[in-house]
Amino acid sequence: MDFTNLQFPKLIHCHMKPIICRCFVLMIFILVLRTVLLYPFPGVHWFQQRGSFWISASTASNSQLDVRRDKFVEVPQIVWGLNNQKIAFARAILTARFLNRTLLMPSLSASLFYKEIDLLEPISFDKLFHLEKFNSLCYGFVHVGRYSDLLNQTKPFELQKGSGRKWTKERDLNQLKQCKEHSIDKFEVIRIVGKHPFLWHDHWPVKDYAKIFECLVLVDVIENEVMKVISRIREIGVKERSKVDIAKNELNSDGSVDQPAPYIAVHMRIEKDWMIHCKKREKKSNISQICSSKEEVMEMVAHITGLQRPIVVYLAVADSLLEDGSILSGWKDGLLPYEKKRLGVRDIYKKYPYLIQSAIDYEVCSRADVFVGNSFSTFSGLIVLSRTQKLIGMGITRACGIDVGLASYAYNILGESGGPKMWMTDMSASSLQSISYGTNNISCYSNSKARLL
Ligand SMILES: Nc1nc2c(ncn2[C@@H]2O[C@H](COP(=O)(O)OP(=O)(O)OP(=O)(O)O)[C@@H](O)[C@H]2O)c(=O)[nH]1
Ligand SMILES: *[C@@H]1O[C@H](CO)[C@@H](O)[C@H](O)[C@H]1NC(C)=O
Ligand SMILES: *[C@@H]1O[C@H](CO)[C@@H](O)[C@H](O)[C@H]1NC(C)=O
Ligand SMILES: *[C@@H]1O[C@H](CO)[C@@H](O)[C@H](O)[C@H]1NC(C)=O
Ligand SMILES: *[C@@H]1O[C@H](CO)[C@@H](O)[C@H](O)[C@H]1NC(C)=O
Repeated sequence: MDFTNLQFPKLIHCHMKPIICRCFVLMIFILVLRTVLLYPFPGVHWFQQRGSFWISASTASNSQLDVRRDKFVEVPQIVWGLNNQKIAFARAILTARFLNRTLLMPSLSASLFYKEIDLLEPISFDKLFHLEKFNSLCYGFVHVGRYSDLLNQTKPFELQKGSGRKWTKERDLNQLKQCKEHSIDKFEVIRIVGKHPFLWHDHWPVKDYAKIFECLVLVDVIENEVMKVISRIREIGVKERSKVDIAKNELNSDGSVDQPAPYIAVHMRIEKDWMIHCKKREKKSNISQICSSKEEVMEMVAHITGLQRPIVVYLAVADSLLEDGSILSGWKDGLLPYEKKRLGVRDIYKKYPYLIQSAIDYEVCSRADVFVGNSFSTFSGLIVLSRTQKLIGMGITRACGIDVGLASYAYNILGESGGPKMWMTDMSASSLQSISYGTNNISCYSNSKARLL
């Protein structure tokens, strides 16, 4: 095609020399043509791929899908462990969605001290999660806004969450429905006060939570740290495998390998504070499957079949256990235990507060070839949820993902043949109850008819 003879519309007004102008306009034309050819269907996909220039155009054409951008919900600072915070965030933003409002970007907490308010160390949501990616991935479903988006023409409406036994789920939902009426809806901001969102009544199905979690992508700096830790684990795996004969032929002449070495990640929930907590829960709920000792975890992991040994076992444990070398001994032949210290990645983690350390460990576990956790831990529960989502995305509902390297197990529950029980999240559940508080009713089945959005 000869572009030089094309007539450009009059509205492109040139203040430059004709030849420069032509080149300039031609360049724009080629760019537009390329974009149209590469992304023939405008809409969400287009919007996700392109830079901020396209956002306004896309927003205008799809605004009827979206929550309102001029009405907001504000929530109290989000606290406790990483995954309690993620659940609290999701509950807050699903509440905002119910009210057809944007959620004002909340503060998370960098530290695990939750009893002393002054030690909470607020940290902005966008220090950990990528705000723009969140909004584009969840576009048309929910939206996080900034305080600078506020017009401040009216004072916020303060909504006090009820508490106590008389404050039932129904009353809570009625209160939210009232907020959709004009007398409250006219306020620019509804500020929810009182309880931290994790403790609110839960009105939303698991698949809505799953959609929110899918939009939570780490900021680039932290994602790079995750990649460093995973490469280190796989590097050690390759070295260990090359020491034994079976893997020799997997090695190329230059010492590289085509297949990255697989690894198992184990969330060993055996800290002292957890052991006290789980014993209490076992008594209260009359379930004897909540606590597992170090020895029981090792025994269970040894029963997992189908993976060629030697294999690296990454132990996701709290720092307090790193000093106690005993978690590294007692593993069966061919299972090579590593934690942050032995892996040589302590310095990567040490730079960061609790919340970020935990977020890195979460990703390392979530992307492992095999994950083994405790079905009464939210940390383990959300990892299994993310792995189940990946499996459903791949169209797999059988065998818990053993054949594609995404199997998950619970070491606190005995499965078939003396090993840990295979574990997938039931995506059709009507609330997050079993993930936020734990369950012993797990199976290798996820109702895949509950399609993700
Ligand atoms: N438990 C604990 N974990 C820590 C700490 N510092 C970093 N982590 C990492 O965070 C992960 C577990 O996070 P938790 O805070 O225990 O998990 P959670 O999200 O609160 O979920 P639960 O397991 O239900 O308590 C572990 O794998 C650790 O590597 C710490 O001081 N205590
Ligand atoms: C939210 O409000 C906008 C504007 O009033 C509307 O177009 C949209 O359908 C509403 N969304 C929901 C989920 O109700
Ligand atoms: C509205 O108030 C918030 C603080 O509450 C401030 O951050 C924001 O910039 C204000 N917006 C405008 C437009 O003044
Ligand atoms: C606890 O469970 C066991 C069986 O698992 C049962 O025999 C026992 O009666 C239960 N105790 C209480 C207090 O419910
Ligand atoms: C266990 O989970 C399955 C699937 O999620 C559910 O259908 C069943 O009712 C649950 N059983 C109990 C006893 O809660």
